[in-house]
Amino acid sequence: MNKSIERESREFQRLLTIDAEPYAFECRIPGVALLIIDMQRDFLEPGGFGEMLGNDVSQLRKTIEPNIQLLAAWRRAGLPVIHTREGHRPDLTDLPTAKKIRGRGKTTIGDIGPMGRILVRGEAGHDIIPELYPRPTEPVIDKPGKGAFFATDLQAILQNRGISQLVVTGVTTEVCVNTTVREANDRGYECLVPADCVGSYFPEFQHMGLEMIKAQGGIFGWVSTSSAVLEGLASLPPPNRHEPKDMRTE
Ligand code: C5J
Repeated sequence: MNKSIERESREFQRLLTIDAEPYAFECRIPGVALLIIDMQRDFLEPGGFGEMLGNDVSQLRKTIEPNIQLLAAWRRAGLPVIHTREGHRPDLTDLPTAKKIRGRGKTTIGDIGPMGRILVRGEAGHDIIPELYPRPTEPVIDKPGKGAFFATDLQAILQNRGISQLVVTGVTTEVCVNTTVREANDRGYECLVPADCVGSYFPEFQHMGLEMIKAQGGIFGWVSTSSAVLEGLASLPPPNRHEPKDMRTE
């Protein structure tokens, strides 16, 4: 058990039981953060890079409304929210050649796409969709890889805030969400994934991506729904201002 988990599990103020598979998730308030993965315009919006590649963005857009509801409830509860974006420096010095040429497409990362340079920080398509836009007090992790821990300061932020559990949402289920949950699990974090808040362009990957997380007694996490998490949050007594001052979201 890492130091922050040890400290946090001694100090949690309230235990929230959330209905989940393979068994209930015991949420230790306030040591739990909502981690929203890559809800970026290029992945989700019609006319973006994802659609340009022939993907059906409606599969991802289904997750927007449940994420709006969850984010609003999470903010009301005063619990920490962290967002991620997949992308690269404008000079592409953090883009491995293997990633640049993967897929053998005519247009790849760093080239001009329908919403600016593809997956480049500062470009319109790289930004988070307006419906889930981060508040200035919510950390945004810019990640060059699929996992949110690789080459980022996410681990430091979580440790400094005494966070040992994550509710992970976003896109895509089988790529960045799965990679992040696996990375988190290996670092000792407990992860809950609300199924309707994560999305894949491919229904079969959505299904199997979730199955893999909860298989074998929850081999690297728990799977639930946004309504189960909302139900849990609703049982918190008001006022629920749990988070440290510098992560407040009002
Ligand atoms: C992908 C992601 N699929 N956010 N990124 O390249 O899952």
